[in-house]
Amino acid sequence: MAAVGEEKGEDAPVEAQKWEVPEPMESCLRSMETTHRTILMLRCKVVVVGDATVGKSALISMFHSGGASYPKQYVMTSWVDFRVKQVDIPDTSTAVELYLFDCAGDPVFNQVEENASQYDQAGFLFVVYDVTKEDSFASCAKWIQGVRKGREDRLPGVLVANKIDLEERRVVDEQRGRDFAKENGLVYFETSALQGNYEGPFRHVAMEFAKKYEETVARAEDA
Ligand SMILES: Nc1nc2c(ncn2[C@@H]2O[C@H](COP(=O)(O)OP(=O)(O)OP(=O)(O)O)[C@@H](O)[C@H]2O)c(=O)[nH]1
Ligand SMILES: [Mg+2]
Repeated sequence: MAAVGEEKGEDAPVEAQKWEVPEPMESCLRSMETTHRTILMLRCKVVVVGDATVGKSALISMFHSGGASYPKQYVMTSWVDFRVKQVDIPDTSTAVELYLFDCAGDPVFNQVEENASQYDQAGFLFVVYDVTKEDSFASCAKWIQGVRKGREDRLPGVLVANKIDLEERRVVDEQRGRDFAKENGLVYFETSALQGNYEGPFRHVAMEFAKKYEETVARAEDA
């Protein structure tokens, strides 16, 4: 297989060209040699969705910076932002690279039905709502449906109830969040990007992705 970016002859058959260009964002596996050991590196595309201002970019920024960068000023995401973060799986030589697709929540930039390409090849769904905004909770069904649309499997994912620091303004309680997550096959997390409580859902995604990979390998070996 040709390396990414390698030049192709102009008259190469169309079909051959298609196979020689790997999908760069596909959730997949690659291994990496280091000077000390071989790391099994898994790559997982994570689609982060939810209404505008629920805190998607703040959560991603905190996770990406190890808690160092909380964006106090709101800067609306237009279209989609992209961050990569490696998570080492404890007691193994496996690491998962999370490819975080931070999708705009504002409908000007993200009409779910028109924008499916950014959801292609997703390995995990990451849906966020703001516990002080009923509407943002109600919208989760729409976001989930938009990302899962057209897939044969039920894309696994997390439901993230953000801004739990705003206790006095909270309108969506924990039980409703948990029930909704269960109904939709998601794992529920509560976060506050502001207070530095952000890691849980990201680590869960990495661990689950690694687990799924191990199970697939074990099944293939048994067959
Ligand atoms: N109190 C509180 N505010 C938060 C929290 N997370 C984010 N915010 C604030 O909420 C506002 C919106 O956060 P963003 O992360 O930009 O929201 P977003 O979901 O990325 O919004 P779009 O890019 O428009 O889709 C910002 O002013 C953040 O500082 C949180 O956990 N608690
Ligand atoms: Mg944003």
